[in-house]
Amino acid sequence: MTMVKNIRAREILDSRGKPTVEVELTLDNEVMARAAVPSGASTGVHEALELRDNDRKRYNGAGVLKAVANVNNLIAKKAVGMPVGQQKEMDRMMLSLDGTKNKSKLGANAILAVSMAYARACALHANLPLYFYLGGSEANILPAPMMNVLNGGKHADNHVDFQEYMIMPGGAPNFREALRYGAEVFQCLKSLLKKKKLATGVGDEGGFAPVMKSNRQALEFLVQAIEQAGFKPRTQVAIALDPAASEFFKNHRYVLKADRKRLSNEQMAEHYAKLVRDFPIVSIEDGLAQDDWSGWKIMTDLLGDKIQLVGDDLFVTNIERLKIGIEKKVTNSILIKLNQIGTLTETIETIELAKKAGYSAVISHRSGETEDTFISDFAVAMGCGQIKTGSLSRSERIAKYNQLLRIEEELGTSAKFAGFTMVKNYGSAR
Ligand code: 2PG
Ligand code: MG
Repeated sequence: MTMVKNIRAREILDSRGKPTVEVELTLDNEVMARAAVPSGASTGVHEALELRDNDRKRYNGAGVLKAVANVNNLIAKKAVGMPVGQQKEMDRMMLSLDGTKNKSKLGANAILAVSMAYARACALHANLPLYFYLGGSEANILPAPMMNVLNGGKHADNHVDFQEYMIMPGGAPNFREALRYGAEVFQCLKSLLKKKKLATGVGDEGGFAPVMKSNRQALEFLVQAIEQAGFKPRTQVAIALDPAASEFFKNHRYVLKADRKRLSNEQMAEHYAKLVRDFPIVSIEDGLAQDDWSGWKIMTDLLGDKIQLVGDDLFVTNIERLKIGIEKKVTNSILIKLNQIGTLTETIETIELAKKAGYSAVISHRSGETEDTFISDFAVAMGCGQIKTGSLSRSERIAKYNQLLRIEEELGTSAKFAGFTMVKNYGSAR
């Protein structure tokens, strides 16, 4: 029986130049796999803990040497000698070694790096691509990408309130073409902004970050760019939003600086309903704040049968929070980020519950990423049909798209592009 021989963690840098954890896991047949964890900026308060050193002398306190030491000492001691092919046992071992509710002892960054590296080593050992190892022979659905081409909120310094304005080229015949549609719209958007003498520098996820007069103006630019690139808004290229509303929820009001508005949750939901009427928006993530359950109910009653409503900070990939959402009948979709919960096993369990409840699931990157393309394989493995992994610039984003190109090519004629088919309510009358 092949076993884990060695585990080594190190501190590396993410796409924002901040430290993060990378792990190399070696099996006793010398197969080695590597994985690196990403890191958020608009992190939900209910996320598992990302362990930072808080040593002001290094990286302004953001170092991860404690998490690295936890892998090299505590986790390695238990994991070395464990056999391959036992993901659940590996993850459960780390959960019990940690023993806390939010992984605050070992750090979700330490645990997840091992969880991912182990999965990858097992796939290599089985001589299978990662998506196939995790998803089996059914894993042949290429996800429709949500591409964040205009950045605001915490990911840019432009006073645009909504964090992410995304294009979704679900009308393409396959993933390769979807990528081309997206990239062409991105280039058109650049020339439109240039023509208006607006900035074309990019934000954290590679989207442009110009100063906008209003949040509506950003949507107008997107529609123009889609049309100018020669595509039909909604049917070929649609719009998805992630306002990340927890970030502009202050004293029970949603404060939209660009629009000079302070709205109650009901007014905010109505504001979205109007945007949905006026623009080809098919999905809104985190339209309201992470603990505004009553607001979410209002928003779901208003829009829950018209578009996809995705819970990110609301659910934080946590099965317990998703259960509450299902019970209260709020949203109809969940955003999935491995590092919000911290193990592969728990992430898969959350996705399975979402599927059972008829919720869609969108696999997602973080705003701080690395060159690791785990989520591309993971998205295909889970067959959820949607991925959000940033804009059409910056290699840490493009790396994920390029990996999906490779997977599509490898699957050949059995590859199926999800298009809009798995977007909740796409095609429903509005
Ligand atoms: C989000 C993410 C990723 P962050 O809010 O969905 O786009 O941002 O990683 O900063 O939480
Ligand atoms: Mg989000």
